[in-house]
Amino acid sequence: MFKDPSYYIQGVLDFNRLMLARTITLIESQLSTHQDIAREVISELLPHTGKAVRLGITGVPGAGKSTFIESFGTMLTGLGYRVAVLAIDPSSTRSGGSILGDKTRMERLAVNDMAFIRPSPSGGSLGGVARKTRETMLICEAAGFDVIIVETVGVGQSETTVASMVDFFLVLQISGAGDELQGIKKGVLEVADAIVVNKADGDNITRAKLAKKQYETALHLVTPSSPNWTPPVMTCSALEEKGLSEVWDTITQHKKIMTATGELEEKRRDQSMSWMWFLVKEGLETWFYNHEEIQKVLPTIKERVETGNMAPTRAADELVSILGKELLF
Ligand SMILES: Nc1nc2c(ncn2[C@@H]2O[C@H](COP(=O)(O)OP(=O)(O)OP(=O)(O)O)[C@@H](O)[C@H]2O)c(=O)[nH]1
Ligand SMILES: [Mg+2]
Repeated sequence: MFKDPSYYIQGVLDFNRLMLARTITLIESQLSTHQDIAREVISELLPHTGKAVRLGITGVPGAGKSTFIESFGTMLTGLGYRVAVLAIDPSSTRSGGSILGDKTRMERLAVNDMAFIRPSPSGGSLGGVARKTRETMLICEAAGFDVIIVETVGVGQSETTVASMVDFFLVLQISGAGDELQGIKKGVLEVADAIVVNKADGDNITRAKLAKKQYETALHLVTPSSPNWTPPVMTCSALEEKGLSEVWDTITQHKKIMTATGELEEKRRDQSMSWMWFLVKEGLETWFYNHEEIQKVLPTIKERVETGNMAPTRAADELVSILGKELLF
């Protein structure tokens, strides 16, 4: 591990893949000495970020995310774009394995010089995993990747977390076995910039078209996040590489409109702000729980509230004032 941040910074800016991988490992490290260097590296690289298309992709297990990213990513590299694929997968059972275990499904992309695949950071809360992925995204942008794809399986809040760090959020769906609409959470519909019904091939085409109509109806029921963008529903076949260029056209069209209206800039600004507040809250919480005196009095206070001997408001006041006292000296 190098001590000097400039090794990492220069390595990333030079598009040195080894240094890029090492920088991401540095970011993912739990060691506070590593985190100190990582913070400096990120600050220095920040002015070099912001140019990429940030694309989020979600879909239930088996929807075809890996296959889609393989085909779509390969198409993009063919167009001359450099593509980075990152993942957010907070579930412990698949920790770190979501993309790696799938490398067989991303065979071409995995050996493509224009592409870079990084599995989800393992372990920790969704917030912790998201934090590392967000920072990795910035590193990849500074390195010069044109498109950053952040993949997630829809566990818990992971979709909204990914949606809150990208420019365009794509929901990959498949048609149901029968006529029924495959389950989609309302919260996901609200953040979708497009729904793509995958596996529209073979004798599945009719079902896929029907599903497309049903999702269009479902989308009418939610308020679009922008007055200038109506999320379209499209069909594709990741396996047969059909409908992929239409998806890319939609994304570039979205970017053009959002840039022209100033919404992209505003969205990224809002995302940075909520990210800052998230980190502040997280920092305060860590400080709180690690505080010696809090640790000392917390069990007693908790017990008194539980037994009804102390009002929750009073308890909260007392706990917070312990931190306040520290600030006075
Ligand atoms: N017919 C057809 N099959 C597809 C298509 N895309 C993916 N599949 C198949 O669907 C299965 C699941 O695809 P994956 O790409 O692994 O799906 P995933 O969303 O990455 O799944 P998880 O990683 O488990 O969340 C595989 O057997 C694929 O070959 C498609 O466009 N058409
Ligand atoms: Mg997969």
